[in-house]
Amino acid sequence: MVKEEILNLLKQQHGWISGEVISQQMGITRSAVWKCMKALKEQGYHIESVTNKGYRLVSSPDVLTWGEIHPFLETRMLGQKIYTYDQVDSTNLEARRMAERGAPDGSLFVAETQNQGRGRLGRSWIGEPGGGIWMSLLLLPQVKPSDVSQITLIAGLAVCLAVRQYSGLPALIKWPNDVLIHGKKICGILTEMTAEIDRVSSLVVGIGINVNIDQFPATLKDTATSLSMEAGKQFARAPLVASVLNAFERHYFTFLEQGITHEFLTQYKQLCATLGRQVKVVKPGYVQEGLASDITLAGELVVDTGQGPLVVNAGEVSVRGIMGYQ
Ligand code: BTX
Repeated sequence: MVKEEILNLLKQQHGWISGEVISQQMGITRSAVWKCMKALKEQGYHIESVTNKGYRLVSSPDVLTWGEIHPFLETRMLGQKIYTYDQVDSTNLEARRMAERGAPDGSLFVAETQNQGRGRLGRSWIGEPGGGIWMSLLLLPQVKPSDVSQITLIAGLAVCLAVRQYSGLPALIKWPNDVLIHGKKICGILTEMTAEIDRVSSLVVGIGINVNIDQFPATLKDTATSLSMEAGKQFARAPLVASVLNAFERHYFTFLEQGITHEFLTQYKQLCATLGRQVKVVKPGYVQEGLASDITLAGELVVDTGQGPLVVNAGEVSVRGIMGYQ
């Protein structure tokens, strides 16, 4: 934590700060200051040190630490506690384990690498080390299990808005919560809950965003994309993590007070690539096609099949013209 506070001092200074001043402000010895600077340099921070002037932060690495994410956060709860990992099996699994050990509401779990990144329905999520944002939010809301599908809509909209604002790219949502750019997936979201019959005990919202990935395996190259591939440049990840959390918290707090509002739904529908398109609904035992015509306040997709509306609240929906369904 001392290291993080020294980093904050360097960032606020925008110039030289002497070792003497740092040691007085932090209440530590000059040699402790020197050791922290060494540790920061090892983490990739470029810090100049000159006798009689002190220290100056020249540049920061693209790391997802509390020190890099926190300055961009405007949240009261989300990300106020951040757990970071170089490598973990899955940030969703880690969030669940830490929930059992009492991690607080709104905790963020973020890893450089996952070796068992998970998608929905037992599928896997791939991501090269440092190439994306692999993170999970732990939420402890007082809601019913049936409300959780609405929270997944909020997550989808939050990522979509943050990506648009941060990169300027035309991100859209594929209902309920994949985020696409030019018809290819840039983000997947896996929401998992533990619940009693009528009450959620904990909720883990896992978000994977492809940021600086320049190539996908052959099996994904027609359906997956990244910010760097779309924009032709690299992006720092920490500000995007914070933007997602900022947008998520705004809509999440409103949801906890008022449920899904018409205002939320209007914004969601404006950015939803599924509406107005032919879709194929695949559920255990049947497949049906129709036109995606609306989204209800409960977060369900309404599909006109020609034999009356079909209301879909889960399962798999393929959208014609998007991600390989022609
Ligand atoms: P999904 O089941 O909709 O998507 C998984 C499918 O997407 C895979 O079967 C594969 O075809 C494709 N896919 C795999 N990796 C990628 C990728 N990087 N980009 C685009 N397409 C891909 C979506 O599941 C939910 C994914 C959540 C991932 C986050 S990462 C942080 C957290 N931890 C964790 O283990 N999962 C979540």
